Order: sequence, then C-alpha cells, then structure tokens
Amino acid sequence: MERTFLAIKPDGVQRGLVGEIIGRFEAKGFKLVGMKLMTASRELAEQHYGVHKERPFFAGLVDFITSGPIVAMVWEGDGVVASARKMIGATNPLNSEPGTIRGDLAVNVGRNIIHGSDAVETAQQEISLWFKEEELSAWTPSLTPWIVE
Ligand code: ABT
Ligand code: MG
Repeated sequence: MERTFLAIKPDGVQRGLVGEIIGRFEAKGFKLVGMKLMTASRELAEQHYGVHKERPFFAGLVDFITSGPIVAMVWEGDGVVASARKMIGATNPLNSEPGTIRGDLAVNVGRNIIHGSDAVETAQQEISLWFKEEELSAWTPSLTPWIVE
C-alpha cells in the first residue's frame, strides 16, 4: 500500500495548526500509520533537504526546519503521495489554490507550514530517514469499508 511522509513544519506547530492540518487528511479518508512530535537535528534536516544542498536558500531552510518541534507523520492510501501534494498546494503559498492547506493558511514560501513527499520513491526514502519500522503501525480502521470499496 502506498505511503507518504508529511511533516508539519515549526511554523505550523507554533501557529497552532496541528489539529487543523491532521484533520484534513483524516477527513479525506487516508490512514495515519506513524506520528511523532520532534525537533530535527541539523544532520537529519540536511539529509532530508539534500537535493537543495547547492541552493542559496539551503542554510536558511535548515535553520528554519530545525528551529522548533515538527510533527512528522506517515499516511497511507491509494494515490496518497500525489493526493497529499494536491491537498498541500503549490510550494509558494501565494500561488496555492484556495482550498489547499497552503492556499488557506500560509502566505510565504519560507513559512509554508507543511512538507509532503513529491514522489513515491522519495516518500520511501523519507519514511526510512525519519521513522524506524517499529514506529509505524499496520492497522485497519473499522471505517475502512465505508471509505474504500
Ligand atoms: P517541501 O515540502 O518543504 O519540500 O516543499 P516543496 O516540495 O513544495 O518545495 P521544494 B522546491 O522542495 O522546497 C523546499 C523548501 O525550500 C523552500 N524554498 C524553495 C525556498 O525557501 N525558496 C525557494 O526558492 C524554493 C524553490 C520552500 C520549502 N520549504 N520550506 N520551508
Ligand atoms: Mg520538496
């Protein structure tokens, strides 16, 4: 079953948006299989954003993402990687459609409140970077037959 890595960034936690954001994925019908509040080390943040290593915003991005607690999560469901990216909206919140998390709740590309894996393969790498296998729960919510046929 497809899984994605989502993280509510320090700005989302500081702004008290944890419940609002998690609620959207719950209401949609995806399944939460892992979650922890944690403050990322520089090493972990640098690995996570490794593709941006050479970009001018890299150091600031690592400073920001390690500046306070984040909510790291794994969500599961058919098509969850692409669907979560749609629900999150464009990277720059000024371009994110209303109805998306960033479109509704953020205004700045450096404070865009949530991360979501951009592809199935990236998701697998990010999940193993952030979570140990035993931190993930394989479970069947009792509502599943009312959400998925
Ligand atoms: P993430 O989910 O954080 O990876 O964002 P997204 O995939 O939508 O966008 P990418 B391109 O991966 O951006 C990573 C973080 O870098 C910030 N950023 C990006 C800038 O600050 N300036 C820029 O010009 C670009 C392209 C936005 C993202 N996160 N934050 N915070
Ligand atoms: Mg990205």
